[in-house]
Amino acid sequence: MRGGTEPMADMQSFKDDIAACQLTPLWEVLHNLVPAQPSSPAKPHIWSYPVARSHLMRAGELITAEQAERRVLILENPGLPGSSAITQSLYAGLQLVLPGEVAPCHRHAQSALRFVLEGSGAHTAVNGEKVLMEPFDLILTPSGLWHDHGNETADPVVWLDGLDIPLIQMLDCSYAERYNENMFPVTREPGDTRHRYGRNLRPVRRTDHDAALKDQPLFHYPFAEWREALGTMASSTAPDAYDGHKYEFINPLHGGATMKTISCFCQLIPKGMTTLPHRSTDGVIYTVCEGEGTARISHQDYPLSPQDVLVVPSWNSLEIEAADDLVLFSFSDKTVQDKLGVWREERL
Ligand code: GTQ
Repeated sequence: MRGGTEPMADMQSFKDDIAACQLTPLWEVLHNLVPAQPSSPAKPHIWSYPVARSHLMRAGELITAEQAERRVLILENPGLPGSSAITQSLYAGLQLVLPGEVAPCHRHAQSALRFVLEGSGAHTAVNGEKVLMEPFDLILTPSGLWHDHGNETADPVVWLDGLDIPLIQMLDCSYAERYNENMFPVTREPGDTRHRYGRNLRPVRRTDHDAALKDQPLFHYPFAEWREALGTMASSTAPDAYDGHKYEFINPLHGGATMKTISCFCQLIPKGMTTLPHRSTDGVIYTVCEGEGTARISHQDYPLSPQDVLVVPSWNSLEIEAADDLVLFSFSDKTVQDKLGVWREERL
């Protein structure tokens, strides 16, 4: 009772009483629930590719891709133990497919990207169309599309997986199904959808096959193409002080983000440049394609080398120093935040 003789004791017995009725006082948690600014428990972290790769190859001796369904080492954020998450909304992992192996066909609510780190000529098949993988190609397997992976080459293939697993988990809307065979029947030539949708042209009439892809007809963004586009931009335009030269990968049907939940970017920071510090509300996962440099995240330095994976959680300031022409790929939940009208950036 307010103003009573023993207000502290009254408050404690009040809390005990309401706890028994599944009620809790907002005033004790309000500022944690509605913080003045993002305060992610996720921490910045870098995974050295040679170190992670050696553990992945050991996994390759212990379990087959088929036994595992997906042979992946999860990149778990040190601030989110036990969550299998790299940021609060996204998951990342390193997947290995050895020569002759198949990672069997399935589909699920989760959207996925593959960013190839090593190996040439292995494939992901999306609804019956094989995408042949080259290093630093971006390949999408959007929500609900059948996909299997295979490697008919003589060398291992390793890629970075990025999925919206934590977001789908939070929404409690997951489903997953196995196809009744390991491989979905191949019905299209490799490159079919890229040839029809990857040229800034949109077919006026959609085939049944295209309709089965829902509104995600393009799922291969070859390194050879996006690297050339970055080079052309760098030779004709001054770099942005915060980003260097940067493109977003787009869905050709509407020019928006690659997938409904994941935005993807590529970037070239010219040799000798240090970008100005900025921070944004989307936690971002980066990998290095070319060059060496240093990322300064909230005033701490992380050396960057090819194929390393770096996570910059929400609202951590980021500056990048390029020792060479530094080419980066990155992805985040920016498109989700844009749709909700909550994405913000601060240029420091
Ligand atoms: O390749 O479909 O890293 O379903 C995690 C879940 C990869 C995949 C992952 C998956 C996949």
